[in-house]
Amino acid sequence: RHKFWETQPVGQFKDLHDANLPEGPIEPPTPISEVKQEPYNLPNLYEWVTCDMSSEDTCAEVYNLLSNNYVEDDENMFRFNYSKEFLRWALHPPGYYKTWHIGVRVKSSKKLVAFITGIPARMRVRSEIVSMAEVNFLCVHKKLRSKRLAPVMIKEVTRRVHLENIWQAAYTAGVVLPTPITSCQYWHRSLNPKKLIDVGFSRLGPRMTMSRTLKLYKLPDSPVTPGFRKMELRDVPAVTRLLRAYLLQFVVAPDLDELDVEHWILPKEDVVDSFVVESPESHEITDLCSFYTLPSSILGHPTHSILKAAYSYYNVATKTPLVQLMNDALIAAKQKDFDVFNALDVMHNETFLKELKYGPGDGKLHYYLYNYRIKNILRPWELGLVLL
Ligand code: MYA
Ligand code: JJ1
Repeated sequence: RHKFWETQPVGQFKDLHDANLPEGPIEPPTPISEVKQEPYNLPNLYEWVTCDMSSEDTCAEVYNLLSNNYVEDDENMFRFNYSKEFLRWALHPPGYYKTWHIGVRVKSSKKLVAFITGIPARMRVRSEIVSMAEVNFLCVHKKLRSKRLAPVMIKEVTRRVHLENIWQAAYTAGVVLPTPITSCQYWHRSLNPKKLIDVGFSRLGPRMTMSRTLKLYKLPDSPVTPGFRKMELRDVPAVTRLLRAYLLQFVVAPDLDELDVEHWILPKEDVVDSFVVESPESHEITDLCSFYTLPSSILGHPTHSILKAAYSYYNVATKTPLVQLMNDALIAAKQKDFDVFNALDVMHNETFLKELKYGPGDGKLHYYLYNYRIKNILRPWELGLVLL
Protein backbone atom coordinates (compact mmCIF):
# COMPACT_ATOMS: atom_id res chain seq x y z
CA ARG A 1 0.00 0.00 0.00
CA HIS A 2 2.86 2.43 0.78
CA LYS A 3 5.56 1.35 -1.70
CA PHE A 4 7.91 4.11 -0.50
CA TRP A 5 7.14 4.40 3.20
CA GLU A 6 7.38 0.60 3.64
CA THR A 7 11.12 0.92 2.84
CA GLN A 8 11.78 3.65 5.40
CA PRO A 9 12.78 3.47 9.08
CA VAL A 10 9.42 4.64 10.41
CA GLY A 11 6.82 2.88 12.53
CA GLN A 12 4.88 0.48 10.27
CA PHE A 13 1.16 -0.25 10.60
CA LYS A 14 1.84 -3.98 11.02
CA ASP A 15 3.98 -3.25 14.11
CA LEU A 16 1.43 -1.06 15.88
CA HIS A 17 0.22 -3.78 18.24
CA ASP A 18 3.69 -5.30 18.82
CA ALA A 19 4.58 -4.51 22.42
CA ASN A 20 8.05 -6.09 22.12
CA LEU A 21 9.55 -3.46 19.84
CA PRO A 22 11.68 -1.07 21.88
CA GLU A 23 11.19 2.68 22.03
CA GLY A 24 13.97 4.73 20.35
CA PRO A 25 15.97 4.76 17.09
CA ILE A 26 14.81 2.18 14.52
CA GLU A 27 18.18 1.94 12.79
CA PRO A 28 21.61 2.95 14.15
CA PRO A 29 23.64 5.80 12.62
CA THR A 30 26.31 4.88 10.08
CA PRO A 31 29.73 6.57 9.71
CA ILE A 32 29.33 9.81 7.71
CA SER A 33 31.88 8.45 5.21
CA GLU A 34 29.33 5.74 4.36
CA VAL A 35 26.57 8.25 3.57
CA LYS A 36 25.97 8.50 -0.17
CA GLN A 37 28.13 11.42 -1.35
CA GLU A 38 26.20 12.31 -4.54
CA PRO A 39 22.61 13.51 -4.81
CA TYR A 40 19.89 11.00 -5.77
CA ASN A 41 19.00 10.80 -9.45
CA LEU A 42 16.18 12.96 -10.71
CA PRO A 43 14.36 12.42 -14.02
CA ASN A 44 16.65 13.81 -16.74
CA LEU A 45 14.83 17.10 -17.37
CA TYR A 46 15.32 18.25 -13.75
CA GLU A 47 18.19 19.31 -11.50
CA TRP A 48 18.76 19.82 -7.76
CA VAL A 49 19.43 23.31 -6.43
CA THR A 50 20.15 24.64 -2.98
CA CYS A 51 17.81 27.57 -2.40
CA ASP A 52 19.42 30.61 -0.79
CA MET A 53 16.43 32.03 1.06
CA SER A 54 18.35 35.24 1.90
CA SER A 55 18.26 36.01 -1.81
CA GLU A 56 15.19 38.11 -2.60
CA ASP A 57 14.83 36.45 -6.01
CA THR A 58 15.08 32.85 -4.76
CA CYS A 59 12.74 33.57 -1.87
CA ALA A 60 10.23 35.05 -4.34
CA GLU A 61 10.45 31.93 -6.53
CA VAL A 62 9.81 29.68 -3.53
CA TYR A 63 6.96 31.93 -2.45
CA ASN A 64 5.41 31.71 -5.92
CA LEU A 65 5.75 27.91 -6.09
CA LEU A 66 4.12 27.47 -2.68
CA SER A 67 1.42 30.09 -3.12
CA ASN A 68 0.25 28.29 -6.27
CA ASN A 69 0.91 24.63 -5.36
CA TYR A 70 1.07 24.09 -1.59
CA VAL A 71 -1.52 22.68 0.85
CA GLU A 72 -5.26 23.10 0.19
CA ASP A 73 -8.30 22.05 2.21
CA ASP A 74 -10.24 18.95 1.12
CA GLU A 75 -12.62 20.96 -1.08
CA ASN A 76 -9.88 23.11 -2.70
CA MET A 77 -11.42 26.37 -1.48
CA PHE A 78 -8.35 27.68 0.37
CA ARG A 79 -4.59 27.36 -0.09
CA PHE A 80 -1.88 28.23 2.45
CA ASN A 81 -0.16 31.46 1.48
CA TYR A 82 3.00 31.68 3.61
CA SER A 83 4.59 35.13 3.17
CA LYS A 84 8.20 35.61 2.07
CA GLU A 85 9.11 37.06 5.46
CA PHE A 86 7.52 34.04 7.14
CA LEU A 87 9.45 31.58 4.94
CA ARG A 88 12.74 33.36 5.71
CA TRP A 89 11.99 33.21 9.43
CA ALA A 90 10.86 29.58 9.31
CA LEU A 91 14.02 28.51 7.48
CA HIS A 92 16.67 30.59 9.30
CA PRO A 93 16.61 29.43 12.93
CA PRO A 94 19.84 29.22 14.96
CA GLY A 95 22.24 26.74 13.33
CA TYR A 96 20.28 26.27 10.10
CA TYR A 97 21.90 24.59 7.10
CA LYS A 98 21.46 26.26 3.73
CA THR A 99 21.96 22.83 2.06
CA TRP A 100 18.70 21.63 3.68
CA HIS A 101 16.66 24.14 1.61
CA ILE A 102 16.28 22.03 -1.49
CA GLY A 103 14.72 22.96 -4.81
CA VAL A 104 14.17 21.13 -8.08
CA ARG A 105 14.41 23.15 -11.28
CA VAL A 106 13.67 22.36 -14.92
CA LYS A 107 17.17 22.25 -16.46
CA SER A 108 16.24 24.11 -19.64
CA SER A 109 14.11 26.95 -18.24
CA LYS A 110 15.41 26.98 -14.60
CA LYS A 111 11.79 27.12 -13.45
CA LEU A 112 11.43 26.02 -9.80
CA VAL A 113 9.02 23.06 -9.72
CA ALA A 114 9.54 21.37 -6.35
CA PHE A 115 10.80 22.16 -2.86
CA ILE A 116 11.50 20.52 0.50
CA THR A 117 13.22 21.85 3.60
CA GLY A 118 14.78 20.76 6.85
CA ILE A 119 15.80 22.81 9.86
CA PRO A 120 17.72 21.53 12.90
CA ALA A 121 16.00 21.16 16.26
CA ARG A 122 16.63 19.48 19.58
CA MET A 123 13.62 17.39 20.51
CA ARG A 124 12.93 15.79 23.86
CA VAL A 125 11.21 12.41 23.66
CA ARG A 126 10.31 11.37 27.24
CA SER A 127 13.68 11.93 28.98
CA GLU A 128 15.92 11.73 25.89
CA ILE A 129 17.17 14.80 24.00
CA VAL A 130 17.43 13.89 20.32
CA SER A 131 18.98 16.00 17.52
CA MET A 132 16.47 16.12 14.72
CA ALA A 133 15.55 17.77 11.46
CA GLU A 134 12.09 19.29 11.18
CA VAL A 135 10.98 18.67 7.60
CA ASN A 136 8.42 21.01 6.06
CA PHE A 137 7.30 22.74 2.84
CA LEU A 138 7.37 19.60 0.71
CA CYS A 139 5.78 20.73 -2.53
CA VAL A 140 5.62 19.39 -6.07
CA HIS A 141 4.15 21.58 -8.80
CA LYS A 142 0.58 20.54 -9.65
CA LYS A 143 1.59 19.55 -13.20
CA LEU A 144 4.26 17.12 -11.89
CA ARG A 145 2.16 15.23 -9.35
CA SER A 146 1.94 11.42 -9.00
CA LYS A 147 5.29 10.84 -10.77
CA ARG A 148 7.02 9.58 -7.58
CA LEU A 149 9.06 12.78 -7.25
CA ALA A 150 8.20 13.16 -3.54
CA PRO A 151 10.04 9.98 -2.47
CA VAL A 152 13.21 11.18 -4.25
CA MET A 153 12.96 14.54 -2.52
CA ILE A 154 12.47 12.90 0.86
CA LYS A 155 15.49 10.64 0.25
CA GLU A 156 17.60 13.63 -0.79
CA VAL A 157 16.73 15.70 2.29
CA THR A 158 17.42 12.59 4.40
CA ARG A 159 20.87 12.24 2.79
CA ARG A 160 21.74 15.88 3.45
CA VAL A 161 20.55 15.59 7.07
CA HIS A 162 22.67 12.45 7.52
CA LEU A 163 25.73 14.37 6.21
CA GLU A 164 25.35 16.60 9.30
CA ASN A 165 25.33 13.49 11.52
CA ILE A 166 21.62 13.81 12.31
CA TRP A 167 19.55 10.61 12.11
CA GLN A 168 16.03 11.53 13.25
CA ALA A 169 13.33 13.90 12.00
CA ALA A 170 9.91 15.28 12.94
CA TYR A 171 7.23 16.27 10.44
CA THR A 172 3.48 16.71 10.10
CA ALA A 173 1.06 16.02 7.27
CA GLY A 174 -2.65 16.26 6.60
CA VAL A 175 -2.55 12.72 5.18
CA VAL A 176 -2.16 9.43 7.07
CA LEU A 177 1.24 7.82 6.53
CA PRO A 178 3.07 5.03 8.42
CA THR A 179 2.58 5.88 11.30
CA PRO A 180 1.43 8.90 13.33
CA ILE A 181 2.79 9.46 16.85
CA THR A 182 -0.47 11.36 17.35
CA SER A 183 -3.34 12.74 15.26
CA CYS A 184 -4.69 16.16 16.05
CA GLN A 185 -7.80 18.11 15.15
CA TYR A 186 -7.90 21.72 13.91
CA TRP A 187 -10.29 24.07 15.73
CA HIS A 188 -11.38 27.50 14.49
CA ARG A 189 -12.55 30.59 16.38
CA SER A 190 -14.37 33.12 14.19
CA LEU A 191 -13.16 36.71 14.59
CA ASN A 192 -14.80 38.09 11.44
CA PRO A 193 -17.82 35.79 11.05
CA LYS A 194 -19.44 37.74 8.21
CA LYS A 195 -16.38 37.34 5.96
CA LEU A 196 -15.88 33.71 6.99
CA ILE A 197 -19.45 32.93 5.94
CA ASP A 198 -19.20 35.01 2.73
CA VAL A 199 -16.15 33.05 1.57
CA GLY A 200 -17.47 29.62 2.58
CA PHE A 201 -15.02 29.06 5.44
CA SER A 202 -17.91 28.70 7.85
CA ARG A 203 -21.69 28.55 7.71
CA LEU A 204 -24.52 30.23 9.54
CA GLY A 205 -25.39 27.79 12.33
CA PRO A 206 -28.87 26.26 12.51
CA ARG A 207 -31.42 28.73 13.93
CA MET A 208 -28.80 31.50 13.75
CA THR A 209 -29.19 34.87 12.03
CA MET A 210 -26.23 36.99 10.94
CA SER A 211 -26.85 39.48 13.75
CA ARG A 212 -27.01 36.72 16.41
CA THR A 213 -23.77 35.30 14.94
CA LEU A 214 -21.98 38.68 15.07
CA LYS A 215 -23.07 39.06 18.68
CA LEU A 216 -21.98 35.51 19.59
CA TYR A 217 -18.40 36.13 18.42
CA LYS A 218 -18.07 39.76 19.64
CA LEU A 219 -14.97 40.48 21.71
CA PRO A 220 -13.81 43.40 23.91
CA ASP A 221 -11.73 46.10 22.15
CA SER A 222 -8.55 45.36 24.09
CA PRO A 223 -7.07 42.65 26.33
CA VAL A 224 -8.41 42.60 29.90
CA THR A 225 -5.56 41.03 31.92
CA PRO A 226 -3.58 43.65 33.88
CA GLY A 227 0.09 43.54 32.76
CA PHE A 228 -0.71 41.90 29.38
CA ARG A 229 1.76 43.37 26.86
CA LYS A 230 3.79 42.55 23.75
CA MET A 231 6.87 40.42 24.48
CA GLU A 232 10.21 42.30 24.25
CA LEU A 233 13.87 41.26 23.85
CA ARG A 234 14.48 41.77 27.58
CA ASP A 235 11.83 39.08 28.29
CA VAL A 236 13.78 36.31 26.53
CA PRO A 237 15.42 34.84 29.69
CA ALA A 238 12.16 34.79 31.67
CA VAL A 239 10.11 33.46 28.74
CA THR A 240 12.70 30.73 28.15
CA ARG A 241 12.47 29.62 31.80
CA LEU A 242 8.66 29.67 31.68
CA LEU A 243 8.46 27.75 28.42
CA ARG A 244 11.15 25.17 29.26
CA ALA A 245 9.44 24.35 32.56
CA TYR A 246 6.04 24.12 30.84
CA LEU A 247 7.20 21.87 27.98
CA LEU A 248 8.69 19.30 30.41
CA GLN A 249 5.25 17.82 31.06
CA PHE A 250 4.76 16.62 27.46
CA VAL A 251 6.03 13.32 26.06
CA VAL A 252 7.44 14.98 22.91
CA ALA A 253 8.44 18.66 22.93
CA PRO A 254 11.22 20.88 21.60
CA ASP A 255 14.19 21.62 23.87
CA LEU A 256 14.43 25.40 23.50
CA ASP A 257 17.25 27.62 24.74
CA GLU A 258 17.37 31.42 24.86
CA LEU A 259 18.62 31.71 21.28
CA ASP A 260 15.73 29.54 20.07
CA VAL A 261 13.21 31.58 22.05
CA GLU A 262 14.62 34.83 20.67
CA HIS A 263 14.21 33.45 17.16
CA TRP A 264 10.92 31.58 17.46
CA ILE A 265 8.93 33.54 20.03
CA LEU A 266 10.07 37.18 19.97
CA PRO A 267 7.46 39.14 17.97
CA LYS A 268 8.20 39.66 14.28
CA GLU A 269 5.77 41.85 12.40
CA ASP A 270 3.24 39.93 10.31
CA VAL A 271 5.00 36.66 11.20
CA VAL A 272 4.75 35.91 14.91
CA ASP A 273 2.96 37.74 17.75
CA SER A 274 3.76 37.06 21.39
CA PHE A 275 2.45 38.53 24.59
CA VAL A 276 3.49 38.17 28.19
CA VAL A 277 1.75 39.00 31.42
CA GLU A 278 4.08 41.01 33.65
CA SER A 279 2.84 41.04 37.22
CA PRO A 280 2.00 44.69 38.07
CA GLU A 281 3.27 44.04 41.63
CA SER A 282 6.41 41.90 41.28
CA HIS A 283 7.20 42.56 37.59
CA GLU A 284 7.64 38.80 37.15
CA ILE A 285 6.68 37.26 33.79
CA THR A 286 3.92 34.82 34.74
CA ASP A 287 2.25 33.96 31.42
CA LEU A 288 2.93 33.76 27.68
CA CYS A 289 0.72 33.44 24.64
CA SER A 290 1.71 33.50 21.00
CA PHE A 291 0.38 32.95 17.51
CA TYR A 292 1.82 33.00 14.00
CA THR A 293 0.41 34.59 10.85
CA LEU A 294 -0.48 32.22 8.03
CA PRO A 295 -2.95 33.64 5.50
CA SER A 296 -4.72 31.43 3.01
CA SER A 297 -5.62 32.37 -0.55
CA ILE A 298 -9.35 32.14 -1.16
CA LEU A 299 -9.68 30.29 -4.46
CA GLY A 300 -12.04 31.70 -7.05
CA HIS A 301 -14.00 34.16 -4.92
CA PRO A 302 -15.23 37.31 -6.71
CA THR A 303 -14.48 39.82 -3.93
CA HIS A 304 -12.22 38.29 -1.27
CA SER A 305 -8.76 36.91 -2.11
CA ILE A 306 -7.08 36.44 1.31
CA LEU A 307 -8.20 34.90 4.57
CA LYS A 308 -6.11 36.27 7.42
CA ALA A 309 -5.55 33.45 9.93
CA ALA A 310 -3.69 33.38 13.24
CA TYR A 311 -2.43 29.99 14.46
CA SER A 312 -2.02 29.31 18.16
CA TYR A 313 1.65 28.63 18.90
CA TYR A 314 3.12 28.28 22.43
CA ASN A 315 1.06 29.35 25.43
CA VAL A 316 1.93 29.08 29.12
CA ALA A 317 -0.32 30.18 31.98
CA THR A 318 1.06 30.06 35.53
CA LYS A 319 -1.01 32.87 37.10
CA THR A 320 -3.66 34.08 34.65
CA PRO A 321 -6.34 31.42 33.98
CA LEU A 322 -5.54 29.87 30.57
CA VAL A 323 -9.06 30.66 29.32
CA GLN A 324 -8.61 34.35 30.14
CA LEU A 325 -5.10 34.45 28.63
CA MET A 326 -6.31 32.85 25.40
CA ASN A 327 -9.32 35.18 25.30
CA ASP A 328 -6.83 38.06 25.41
CA ALA A 329 -4.96 36.38 22.53
CA LEU A 330 -8.25 36.37 20.55
CA ILE A 331 -8.76 40.05 21.37
CA ALA A 332 -5.20 40.92 20.30
CA ALA A 333 -5.67 38.98 17.04
CA LYS A 334 -8.99 40.72 16.38
CA GLN A 335 -7.28 44.11 16.97
CA LYS A 336 -4.75 43.11 14.30
CA ASP A 337 -7.55 42.37 11.87
CA PHE A 338 -7.27 38.56 11.71
CA ASP A 339 -10.40 36.85 10.36
CA VAL A 340 -10.00 33.58 12.27
CA PHE A 341 -7.91 32.12 15.09
CA ASN A 342 -6.93 28.47 14.56
CA ALA A 343 -5.61 26.00 17.10
CA LEU A 344 -4.79 22.31 17.34
CA ASP A 345 -5.93 20.21 20.29
CA VAL A 346 -2.28 19.82 21.44
CA MET A 347 -0.84 20.75 24.87
CA HIS A 348 -3.57 22.18 27.12
CA ASN A 349 -5.58 23.66 24.27
CA GLU A 350 -8.62 21.41 24.86
CA THR A 351 -9.21 23.22 28.13
CA PHE A 352 -10.10 26.51 26.38
CA LEU A 353 -11.37 25.58 22.91
CA LYS A 354 -15.06 25.00 23.67
CA GLU A 355 -15.27 27.69 26.34
CA LEU A 356 -13.91 30.30 23.92
CA LYS A 357 -16.33 29.27 21.10
CA TYR A 358 -13.92 27.49 18.82
CA GLY A 359 -15.56 24.88 16.57
CA PRO A 360 -13.94 21.73 15.14
CA GLY A 361 -12.62 22.07 11.58
CA ASP A 362 -12.75 19.49 8.81
CA GLY A 363 -8.95 19.12 8.81
CA LYS A 364 -6.69 16.82 10.81
CA LEU A 365 -2.95 17.06 11.35
CA HIS A 366 -0.87 13.92 11.88
CA TYR A 367 2.52 14.13 13.59
CA TYR A 368 5.41 11.81 12.68
CA LEU A 369 8.95 10.94 13.72
CA TYR A 370 11.49 9.49 11.27
CA ASN A 371 13.77 6.73 12.59
CA TYR A 372 12.40 6.89 16.13
CA ARG A 373 9.76 4.51 17.46
CA ILE A 374 7.29 5.56 20.13
CA LYS A 375 5.74 2.58 21.90
CA ASN A 376 2.22 3.90 22.24
CA ILE A 377 0.47 6.44 20.11
CA LEU A 378 0.17 9.68 22.11
CA ARG A 379 -2.99 11.54 22.93
CA PRO A 380 -2.85 15.07 21.44
CA TRP A 381 -2.53 16.70 24.88
CA GLU A 382 0.66 14.70 25.47
CA LEU A 383 2.31 16.50 22.56
CA GLY A 384 4.18 19.77 23.21
CA LEU A 385 5.13 20.60 19.62
CA VAL A 386 3.77 23.02 17.02
CA LEU A 387 5.36 22.96 13.56
CA LEU A 388 4.79 25.88 11.18
S1 MYA B 1 3.45 18.11 4.67
C1 MYA B 1 2.89 19.12 3.33
C2 MYA B 1 2.96 18.36 2.05
N1 MYA B 1 2.66 19.21 0.91
C3 MYA B 1 1.46 19.32 0.34
O1 MYA B 1 0.51 18.68 0.74
C4 MYA B 1 1.38 20.31 -0.81
C5 MYA B 1 0.50 19.84 -1.93
N2 MYA B 1 0.90 18.52 -2.39
C6 MYA B 1 2.04 18.25 -3.07
O2 MYA B 1 2.85 19.11 -3.35
C7 MYA B 1 2.27 16.79 -3.46
O3 MYA B 1 1.04 16.11 -3.43
C8 MYA B 1 3.27 16.09 -2.51
C9 MYA B 1 3.35 14.60 -2.89
C10 MYA B 1 4.66 16.70 -2.69
C11 MYA B 1 2.85 16.16 -1.05
N3 MYA B 1 4.49 13.60 3.34
O4 MYA B 1 5.57 12.17 -5.82
P1 MYA B 1 4.43 11.29 -5.52
C12 MYA B 1 3.93 9.99 -0.28
C13 MYA B 1 5.20 12.46 3.12
O5 MYA B 1 3.97 10.41 -6.64
P2 MYA B 1 2.77 13.64 -5.24
C14 MYA B 1 5.15 18.40 4.70
O6 MYA B 1 5.65 19.29 4.07
C15 MYA B 1 2.82 9.06 -0.67
O7 MYA B 1 2.29 8.42 0.49
N4 MYA B 1 4.93 11.60 2.12
O8 MYA B 1 3.18 12.11 -4.94
C16 MYA B 1 5.99 17.44 5.54
C17 MYA B 1 3.53 8.13 -1.61
O9 MYA B 1 4.34 7.21 -0.89
P3 MYA B 1 3.78 5.70 -0.65
C18 MYA B 1 3.92 11.91 1.31
O10 MYA B 1 1.36 13.80 -4.83
C19 MYA B 1 6.70 16.49 4.60
C20 MYA B 1 4.48 9.06 -2.35
O11 MYA B 1 4.63 10.23 -1.47
C21 MYA B 1 3.15 13.07 1.47
O12 MYA B 1 3.16 14.04 -6.59
C22 MYA B 1 7.42 15.39 5.30
C23 MYA B 1 3.89 9.53 -3.65
O13 MYA B 1 4.82 10.39 -4.26
C24 MYA B 1 3.47 13.91 2.54
N5 MYA B 1 2.79 15.04 2.80
O14 MYA B 1 3.69 14.47 -4.22
C25 MYA B 1 8.14 14.46 4.35
N6 MYA B 1 2.22 13.11 0.51
O15 MYA B 1 3.65 5.06 -2.00
C26 MYA B 1 8.77 13.28 5.04
C27 MYA B 1 2.39 12.00 -0.23
O16 MYA B 1 4.80 5.01 0.22
C28 MYA B 1 10.02 13.65 5.76
N7 MYA B 1 3.41 11.27 0.24
O17 MYA B 1 2.46 5.86 0.04
C29 MYA B 1 10.67 12.43 6.39
C30 MYA B 1 11.93 12.78 7.16
C31 MYA B 1 13.11 13.03 6.22
C32 MYA B 1 14.38 13.46 6.94
C33 MYA B 1 15.03 12.31 7.72
C34 MYA B 1 16.33 12.76 8.38
C35 MYA B 1 16.93 11.71 9.20
O1 JJ1 C 1 -9.31 25.29 7.48
C1 JJ1 C 1 -9.80 24.18 7.47
N1 JJ1 C 1 -11.10 23.97 7.36
C2 JJ1 C 1 -12.05 25.05 7.39
C3 JJ1 C 1 -12.55 25.40 6.01
C4 JJ1 C 1 -13.33 24.31 5.37
C5 JJ1 C 1 -13.68 24.63 3.96
C6 JJ1 C 1 -14.24 23.42 3.29
N2 JJ1 C 1 -13.34 22.33 3.24
C7 JJ1 C 1 -13.17 24.67 8.35
N3 JJ1 C 1 -14.05 25.62 8.62
C8 JJ1 C 1 -15.10 25.47 9.59
C9 JJ1 C 1 -14.93 26.58 10.61
C10 JJ1 C 1 -16.11 26.73 11.54
C11 JJ1 C 1 -16.01 28.09 12.24
C12 JJ1 C 1 -17.15 28.28 13.19
C13 JJ1 C 1 -17.22 27.14 14.18
C14 JJ1 C 1 -17.28 25.79 13.50
C15 JJ1 C 1 -16.13 25.60 12.55
O2 JJ1 C 1 -13.21 23.57 8.89
C16 JJ1 C 1 -8.92 22.94 7.62
C17 JJ1 C 1 -8.63 22.64 9.07
O3 JJ1 C 1 -9.80 22.41 9.74
N4 JJ1 C 1 -7.67 23.18 6.93
C18 JJ1 C 1 -7.23 22.38 5.98
O4 JJ1 C 1 -7.86 21.41 5.60
C19 JJ1 C 1 -5.89 22.73 5.43
C20 JJ1 C 1 -4.97 21.56 5.45
C21 JJ1 C 1 -4.73 20.96 6.82
C22 JJ1 C 1 -3.63 19.93 6.79
C23 JJ1 C 1 -2.31 20.64 6.87
C24 JJ1 C 1 -1.10 19.91 6.48
C25 JJ1 C 1 0.04 20.80 6.81
C26 JJ1 C 1 1.37 20.41 6.38
C27 JJ1 C 1 2.33 20.52 7.48
O5 JJ1 C 1 3.57 20.92 7.20
